[in-house]
Amino acid sequence: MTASSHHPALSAQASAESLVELLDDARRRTLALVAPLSENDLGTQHDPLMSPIVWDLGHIAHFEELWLLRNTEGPVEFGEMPGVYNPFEHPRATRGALELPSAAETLALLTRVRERVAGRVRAIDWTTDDPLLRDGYVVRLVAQHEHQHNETMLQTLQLKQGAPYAAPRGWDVPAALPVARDMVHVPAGEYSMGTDDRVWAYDNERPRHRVWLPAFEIDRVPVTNGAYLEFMHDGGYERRELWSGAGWQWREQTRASAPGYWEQRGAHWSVRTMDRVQPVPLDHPVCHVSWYEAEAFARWAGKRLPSEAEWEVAATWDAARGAARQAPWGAGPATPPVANVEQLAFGTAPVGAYPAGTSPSGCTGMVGDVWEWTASDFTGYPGFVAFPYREYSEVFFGSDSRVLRGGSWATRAAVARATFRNWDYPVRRQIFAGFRCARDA
Ligand code: AVJ
Ligand code: FE
Repeated sequence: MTASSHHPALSAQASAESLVELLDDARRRTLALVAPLSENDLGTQHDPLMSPIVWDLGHIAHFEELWLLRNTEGPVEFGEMPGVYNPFEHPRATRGALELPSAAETLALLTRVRERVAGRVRAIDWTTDDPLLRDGYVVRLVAQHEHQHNETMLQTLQLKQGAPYAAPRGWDVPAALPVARDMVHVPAGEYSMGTDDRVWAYDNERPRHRVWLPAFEIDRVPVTNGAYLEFMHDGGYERRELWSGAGWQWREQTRASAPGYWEQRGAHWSVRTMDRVQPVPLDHPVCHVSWYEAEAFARWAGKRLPSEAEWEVAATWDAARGAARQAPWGAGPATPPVANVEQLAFGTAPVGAYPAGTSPSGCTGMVGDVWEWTASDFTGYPGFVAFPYREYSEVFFGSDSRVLRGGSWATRAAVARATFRNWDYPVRRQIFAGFRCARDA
């Protein structure tokens, strides 16, 4: 995949304006998401897993200042991020105790940094050979950082107790459409995954490389709430044999007996998404499950989780062309007509509701709605080179985290690309995460 397949070639001038617009678009959304929040909601730590939202806001400002102001004057190290906003100096659980500037001061800082950044972006020659600057790579890095913190903030707002977040809903999801709930077959073969893109992609998505896969089957649609209820009604949470050792330990410790945010009222289950409580929608993907729950469900179904490579091949491989597509639907960004992304639906859609987003293999909903847990550990692809800083990806490589793919309803389109890799610990449920299953063919 070449850089030009991602965006039209732009003149240096047009490019500077489009880069400023990328940042401004990210900022408009950040401000729209926090607009309904009180000073107290912004400043409080709502959960030990998450930062106070003012911390996210200050961290967004300082990340931008580091990469787009200081770094354009001379090389910087990630460790130069100032004290309180350095994620490695202050783990999330401790951020509620930090002396943080007020929401008003933090919002003023965001604006002040951005005014200087806009001038700098217009002054820089983005046609240089420096891979950090070329085609505005570092600007896209900063915009995507803000996008990702938006999703983090939405996780916080979903977790928060007390008065629910008054979600600024922008649109409704499409109605259900009939879709088969079978598995699609992918023949054995040599495929490729990852990308060589140097415009949008993070270091962990590179390089594009060959993978050999035995034949497999993968679910056409993500596991639905209805299917998950069958697992629950069949004793899924009580049957030790369905769980791995670590998974059972998680189940014992948390006493989990349903996905996050489900509440039982008599024989009926309801689910809360921000400020909306509704009967569990049976034809939507299950959301807020840990990797261990996904693993247990898959074992119950006589299946397993797909590897990351299987997921990406099912999402992008175009057998007719013998090449991967940039996106399941061909090329171009994820947008609400092809996928449930961009946040403002504030919830999932019925499976199959986006037929235009179907992949060549026949899978739907690969991008959007819910992140999908995969079986794979988060590690570097063969030939991985950290760029531009080790603390984004490389320090998290290993067997502690599993990869999630495909983005959720809470992911901005620019981040919801088919090669994007998210990761978290298998115990975590704050992510807007579900899964689909696979099996050997
Ligand atoms: C890619 C979502 C795991 O939130 O830790 C934000 C994104 N990196 N700031 C995270 C990120 C630096 C990252 N994830
Ligand atoms: Fe960050």
